[in-house]
Amino acid sequence: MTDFFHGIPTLRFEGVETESEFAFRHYDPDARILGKRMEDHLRFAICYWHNFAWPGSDPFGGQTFQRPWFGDTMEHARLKADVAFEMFQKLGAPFFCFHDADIRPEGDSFAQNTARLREMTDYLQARMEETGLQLLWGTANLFSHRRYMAGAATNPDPNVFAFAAATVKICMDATHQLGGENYVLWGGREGYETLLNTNLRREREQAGRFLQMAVDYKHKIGFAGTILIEPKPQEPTKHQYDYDVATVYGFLKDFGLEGEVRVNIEQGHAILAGHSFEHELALAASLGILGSIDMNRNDYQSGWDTDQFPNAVPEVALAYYEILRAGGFTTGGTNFDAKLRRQSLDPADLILAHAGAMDICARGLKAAAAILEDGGLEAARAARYAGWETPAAHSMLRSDLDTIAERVIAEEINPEPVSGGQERLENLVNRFV
Ligand code: 3MF
Ligand code: MG
Repeated sequence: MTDFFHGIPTLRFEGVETESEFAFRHYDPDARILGKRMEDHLRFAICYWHNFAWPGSDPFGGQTFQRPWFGDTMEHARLKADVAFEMFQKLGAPFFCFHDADIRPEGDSFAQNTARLREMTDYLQARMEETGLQLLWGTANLFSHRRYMAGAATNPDPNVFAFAAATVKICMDATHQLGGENYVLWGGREGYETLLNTNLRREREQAGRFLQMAVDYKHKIGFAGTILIEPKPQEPTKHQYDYDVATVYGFLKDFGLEGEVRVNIEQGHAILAGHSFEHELALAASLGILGSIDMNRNDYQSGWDTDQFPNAVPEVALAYYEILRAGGFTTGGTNFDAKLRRQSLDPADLILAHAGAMDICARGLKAAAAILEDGGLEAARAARYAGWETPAAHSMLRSDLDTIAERVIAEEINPEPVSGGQERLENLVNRFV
């Protein structure tokens, strides 16, 4: 057992009165919300990459963090895993997430990558058995290595497609072995830099076939988790093919996968796409493809994907409202795809960042549940569409323009606009947040 977080206790729920910064004020795993434990609603996951693999670099400067596990040997990888599990346990989060590249050093061939991934998968399995930690999702990093600079599935070179497909196979094997609840695909390089050298039609077809193969493989090995696509409009590519939820849905329909694949929606990606987080969640729910969330925000001024921990209760409340309205998570959960600011050097910063984020989410969830229980918002929504709950309105949708025109004349239909009542509804929400 490592002692990287020396002197920091295991965090517990102590309530709003506590003086301790290493405690939860709102996240009480056993508290019952709408008949379900808070922990089972939120299903928190801690990510491996930003916490243990990212060195603190930004576009203008390199490493700021100095961690004893930074290095490219298997010994470093095991130390990293031990510290990761030390942190997961201090925080009491039930799940974690990883890319292959986070847990094993890069090898010089596919065979070496495979051997190292297998070894580290066994190592993580042992830590999971000891601690009871579970895997929310596994994924392949198909964007950092230079071989992927022009895409993975959408690369003009079929050998890159092959390397990426083989990598997804071994990463899905690892996720399956660890009992992962989901398998995520984020296509960071599946887009283009310039249209001048890009065959859009071909690249989209390659991506569709790649996803079909991933779905086929899931069934072949009996992996029971959900396959998730994580939409993002741009960064690193200029235009990413999985732009937003609507684009992903069209893509899934096109390749016959809308019943097989769902979405992992990230707050920051929604903002980059010009949407609100709750818009993306509500749309995914209405299309039947809501899967999981990455609960990390952007800096609203810089317009970059800054992956900051959530800290605005009203925003988080509206997000969980859509999740609760959709019936809650099934295999999904709340992953913090969030990183420290690069000046936050101390081990304590890692713990406090997550503790704060978990408390903000707990407050958001409680507010969302209170709005649902109050019922005023849903009653107002239902009242707004009440006219559609009549036999005449139902049969109109089965008729045609001629028939409708005749009825408008016969019944002298001349609708009067009614108030949308937006401010009243905003006031109602603000009573709870
Ligand atoms: C990039 C992301 C990714 C994905 C991850 C899993 C590195 O903006 O959000 O994090 O979450 O690759 O798909
Ligand atoms: Mg993400």
